[in-house]
Amino acid sequence: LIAVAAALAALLLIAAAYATWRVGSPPAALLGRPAAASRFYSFDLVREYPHDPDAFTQGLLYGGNDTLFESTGLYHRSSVREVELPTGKVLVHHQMDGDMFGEGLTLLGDRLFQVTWLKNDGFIYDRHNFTKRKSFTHKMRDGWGLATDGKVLFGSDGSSKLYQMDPKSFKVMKMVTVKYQDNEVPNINELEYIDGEVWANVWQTDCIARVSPEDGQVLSWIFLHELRRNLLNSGYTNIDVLNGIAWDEGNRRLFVTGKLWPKLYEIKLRPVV
Ligand code: DDQ
Ligand code: CA
Repeated sequence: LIAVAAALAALLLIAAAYATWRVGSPPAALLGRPAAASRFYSFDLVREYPHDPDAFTQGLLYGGNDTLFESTGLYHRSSVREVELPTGKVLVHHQMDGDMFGEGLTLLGDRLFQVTWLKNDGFIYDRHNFTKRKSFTHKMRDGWGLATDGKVLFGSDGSSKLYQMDPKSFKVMKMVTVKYQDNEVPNINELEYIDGEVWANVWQTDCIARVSPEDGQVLSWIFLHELRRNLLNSGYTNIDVLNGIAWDEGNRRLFVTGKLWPKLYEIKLRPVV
């Protein structure tokens, strides 16, 4: 009996070691790059804030001093806003023309850049005075997400492409295909530049892809299903998809929300694998 038990224990050990090796070994596509700390993240909730449940959030970013800039969509309801983080109060509201569907928004210097759905038209606003406004055209299919590293504009158009554009000429400087291992990831939506990576909401999923802007590889995934499920469970049945990532670099705070979500969340990532 002891011999049988010992043999079984040895077998189990070998199986466990094999399983660890299998799970632990990176796929070929990820070899040769500095490994991300984890490949899958869940989150811990730090704080929740009120968010305008009528805001069809399409672009979100931190503006300093506990304010956010937000772009909202839907025809006749699209806007650019400055929002007070603690209260969700809309401090400044610019209503867009009824035929414009607001999308990605980013801040470069004192200028907010915004793109629009199904059009190549975008707008540049003075962050202190939204009525000071210019328009531009870009070369993406249409406008979904925008972000910046302070030099280039990162843009998405709902395909698997991640564009880098010159903020003056809107020339496409670089374009990569977002891929997880060998699979293209379509529906790349709202963007945020964080510590050298481009984080992207994948439309109609509760997932954020952390993308290398160098080659488009998805370095890791963030799963936020719990946020939307909790809202639904609390009776907020009119909510749309997760969308909106904002990063307060100075205080390393991460904010997420969704379209027509009554709440905005500060979260901290927690590795699950
Ligand atoms: N996008 O944000 C994923 C780029 C577009 C979302 C569009 C949602 C459809 C709303 C209904 C439009 C009515 C014509
Ligand atoms: Ca953003």
